[in-house]
Amino acid sequence: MIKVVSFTICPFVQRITALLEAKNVPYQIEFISLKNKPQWFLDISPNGQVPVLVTDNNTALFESDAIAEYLDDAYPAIENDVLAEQKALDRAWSYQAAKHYLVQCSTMRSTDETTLNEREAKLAKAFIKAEANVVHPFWKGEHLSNVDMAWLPLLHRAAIIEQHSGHDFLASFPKVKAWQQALAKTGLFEQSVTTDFEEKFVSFYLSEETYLGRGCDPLQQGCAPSDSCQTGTCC
Ligand SMILES: N[C@@H](CCC(=O)N[C@@H](CS)C(=O)NCC(=O)O)C(=O)O
Repeated sequence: MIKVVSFTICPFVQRITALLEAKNVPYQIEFISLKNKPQWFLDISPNGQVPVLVTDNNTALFESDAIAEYLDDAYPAIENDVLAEQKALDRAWSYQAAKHYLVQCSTMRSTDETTLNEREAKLAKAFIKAEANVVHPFWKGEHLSNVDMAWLPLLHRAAIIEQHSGHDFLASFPKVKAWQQALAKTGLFEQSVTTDFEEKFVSFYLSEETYLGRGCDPLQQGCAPSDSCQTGTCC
């Protein structure tokens, strides 16, 4: 059986597990510590990063874009008969999402309002493009596609941040918001993560160290940031 080497709150991993769930491909998952990477992982992972997907032939694949494309080649696609041009467009839109995963991580880890605003402006560039291109209810309309799976980590995380802090990264993007809600209804947010994901995610991104974690929504008045913690660690 396929094995995914994972770190619980990694968005690159979630894109892959969402794809596997959407395709109904069975897989095992093995979690590692990124602070103390085991030697067996370093031996099979050229970039030292998760996700790594170990195939049925025991080949270790790395880089989430390559893994997603492998899953399309090796297993039935989420959508049938996608023409080459459309496939290239779908990949390009998926890359747009993945390019913003770490931007979202650092935005959520912002320790003060100015930093949050600066980073959120970079994150918004992704949502501006999505707002202009998303169909309804999913990226291309009625049916899920690979592009939905690539954007799912960004949209799931935005939903959790809104639920726990009141701060909505999608407040200015009504079409993306509707897309987020449609994706939430599929169940793939929860199916692509572990049962303790939300707890771990919230304790990392909405801790006392982060501006949003201290209950500081910049849209509200009178919320002074503490300068006690200046770490900017990302997943
Ligand atoms: N380009 C890689 C990025 C993966 C990545 O950044 N993974 C993070 C966790 S979210 C990681 O493994 N970080 C540990 C490290 O870089 O040492 C991919 O798409 O798979």
